[in-house]
Amino acid sequence: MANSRILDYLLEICRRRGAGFLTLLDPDRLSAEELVQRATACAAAGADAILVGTSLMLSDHATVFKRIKGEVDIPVIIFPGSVGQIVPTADAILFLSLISGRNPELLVGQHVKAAPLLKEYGIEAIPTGYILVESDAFTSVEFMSNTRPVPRSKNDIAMVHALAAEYLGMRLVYLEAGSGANEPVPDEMVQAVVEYISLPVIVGGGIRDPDAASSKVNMGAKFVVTGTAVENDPGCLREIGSAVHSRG
Ligand code: 1GP
Repeated sequence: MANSRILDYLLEICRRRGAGFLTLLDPDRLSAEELVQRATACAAAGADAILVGTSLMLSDHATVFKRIKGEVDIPVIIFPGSVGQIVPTADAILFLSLISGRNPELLVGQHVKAAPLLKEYGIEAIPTGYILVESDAFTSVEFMSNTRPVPRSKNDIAMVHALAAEYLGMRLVYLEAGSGANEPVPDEMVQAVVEYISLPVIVGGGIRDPDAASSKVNMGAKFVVTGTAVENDPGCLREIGSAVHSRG
């Protein structure tokens, strides 16, 4: 039986606090010192876990990951752009399958390469259906994955992809507008997906303030991810966290 310690911890947060607050650190965007400082700020602001990941990989991922792990006592989870981002010190990995795309490498190819490494390192894999949703811009994830996002107005397309993820046995569904998006995933799409499936839904991309975070939670999202705000405006993290933790 696979270990599910981190997933259980995250789901328990949802039960207790309404939803979980996940902060994303991109090792390519900040120096090692800044990443460690931001990780500490995330934990102090009430983040439930830290995701570490990037679309590229320009920096020494393993060293910085280890340093972040040494500074915080919340889980540090790989949010992988590729198999090269797997490091032995991770608590878990969002084992993302980009189910909105038709790129076999990101549906299953990278996973086959990653699986023995995860087993060797004893890293918990959290199977996650990753759905890229059209934003206002051509995002890094869209470019790097060579996949097309679900059109913003097509709730039905997002719904059936999410249901397929559930029937494939995944444990979470991630609705992603792309890092730095000006327009997050529409509230209506979040609500439609949440009502259609029984898996917890993560929403990320373009969420930079408490109002945006709480509207996703009000639509039924179980986790909100904030990345760009961690880099640009760490002072607002506590408020975003409070908006996410609607049940206190
Ligand atoms: C990106 O969903 C995350 O993968 C976070 O996006 O950087 O826009 O907060 P932001």
